[in-house]
Amino acid sequence: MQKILVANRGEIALRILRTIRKMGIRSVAVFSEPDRNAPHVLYADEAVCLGPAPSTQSYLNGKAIIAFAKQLNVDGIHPGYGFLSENAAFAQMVEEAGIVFIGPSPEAMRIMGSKLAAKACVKKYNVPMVPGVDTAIEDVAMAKKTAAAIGYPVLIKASAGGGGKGMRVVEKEADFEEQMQRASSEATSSFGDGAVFIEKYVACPRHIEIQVLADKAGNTVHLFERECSIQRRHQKVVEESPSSILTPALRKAMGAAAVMVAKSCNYFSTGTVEFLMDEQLNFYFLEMNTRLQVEHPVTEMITGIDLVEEQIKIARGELLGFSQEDITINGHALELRVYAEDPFNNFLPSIGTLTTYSPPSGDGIRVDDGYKEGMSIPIYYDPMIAKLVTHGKNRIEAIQKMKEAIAAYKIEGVSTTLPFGSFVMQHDAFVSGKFDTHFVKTFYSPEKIKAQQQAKARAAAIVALHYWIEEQKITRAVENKSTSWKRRLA
Ligand code: MV4
Repeated sequence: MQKILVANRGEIALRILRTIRKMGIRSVAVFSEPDRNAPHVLYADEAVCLGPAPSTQSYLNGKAIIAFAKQLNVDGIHPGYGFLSENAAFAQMVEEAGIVFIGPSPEAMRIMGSKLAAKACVKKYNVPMVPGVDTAIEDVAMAKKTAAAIGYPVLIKASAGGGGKGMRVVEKEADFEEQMQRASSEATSSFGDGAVFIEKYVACPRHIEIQVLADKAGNTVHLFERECSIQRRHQKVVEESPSSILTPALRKAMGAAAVMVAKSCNYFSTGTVEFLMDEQLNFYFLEMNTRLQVEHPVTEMITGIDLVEEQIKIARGELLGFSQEDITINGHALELRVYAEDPFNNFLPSIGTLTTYSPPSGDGIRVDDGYKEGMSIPIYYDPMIAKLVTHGKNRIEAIQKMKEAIAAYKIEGVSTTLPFGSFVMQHDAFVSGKFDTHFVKTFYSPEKIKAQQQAKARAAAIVALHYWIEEQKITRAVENKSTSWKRRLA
């Protein structure tokens, strides 16, 4: 594989290009008009403009990407995450064009892209699933009986849904039929597929996902878990590895279950198996993501494995170079997603130019970013500026490094979620590890950040006053000394 095209933008495009260069492979970047001077474009060996800003005319334009790839004699295409990364039809078109898709097979994508197909596939492997039904509901009366059997509250989910879309909690039987109708019509209009199913609602879950890696010969390993419960409206904001509540036995069991899920669909490349964990530490298979995830750096930091390098090796037909026993957890890693969003304005995107942009650096700090000082944040794409990742010998050290890195991160011109990151890092519920997916809803308010910033400002003022007073004392002492010398000399 001599030349790889990265069909993405921003931090993940640059991150992938760095590994491609590290492997001595030539690289091609693609970009839309607003991204013409983006770091990933300048970094690649070659770059080609896909067209105007809208994603459908650029990063989602699979046909154009493949045409350029063929024109430039590209051997492999890496999709990154988002955009076309889980589009089975695109992966298929790439393969049919004689180019290697650096990711899983289109078949695995199709199976895991449907919640119901995923459940049916996984069911045979005794992977724990949330009590409920795992076939599309055809008969509402029958479904009502099932809901009564599993016990309210139940959750109605769209098979084609994801990321929390197409989910409805039903608290009591009287609401069931109406909610069922709404869920199905919403799924039809949102996803073009009205298939819905029901599960027992897990009230205060943690979201723990397992990274899996498999080669084309079926060798499959897991690279431990990522705790992703600190989310806002189903958007992860803080992720970490390892999780603060997993015991070695639970880690082994969840890892084995995740490997089973991968084997159930003959998976290869990187993948992530999502689980819900209830308050009794029971875990349940949720879904499998057939892409490299945003939060993959925390896994890389504790295992020392470059997941993009592994993806490229697997795509080239190489076997995994290590066994499960070779993979160990070293220390603790945290990731904070830095979005150009205003935490004081309901996290709405903050449009503007990075008049100051100076990321932190140092031992145990990794910043995966896709912008430079002076660049504007385009309105067309996800407003993530960077991922701030810290690694320590344990969780406390990783948290301390994160606090210091946030303080050292200089961004002006847009509002960012950095203050929200500080809020999380200093919160007792987070530091103690006693949190679930309701953390943000339960503990966060803009006033909390304002209070925290005011407390910091007060502390800084007190320190500054202390030093000023000390300085005054020194100045006065020196003045008194020189006066007395003058008197003696007079
Ligand atoms: C659930 C659940 C509770 N009970 N399923 C959210 C997105 C998708 N990954 C599945 N999700 C959930 N499924 C049952 N039976 C709660 C959620 C959920 C959630 C899960 C993980 C992380 C964050 C979440 C936020 C809200 C709801």
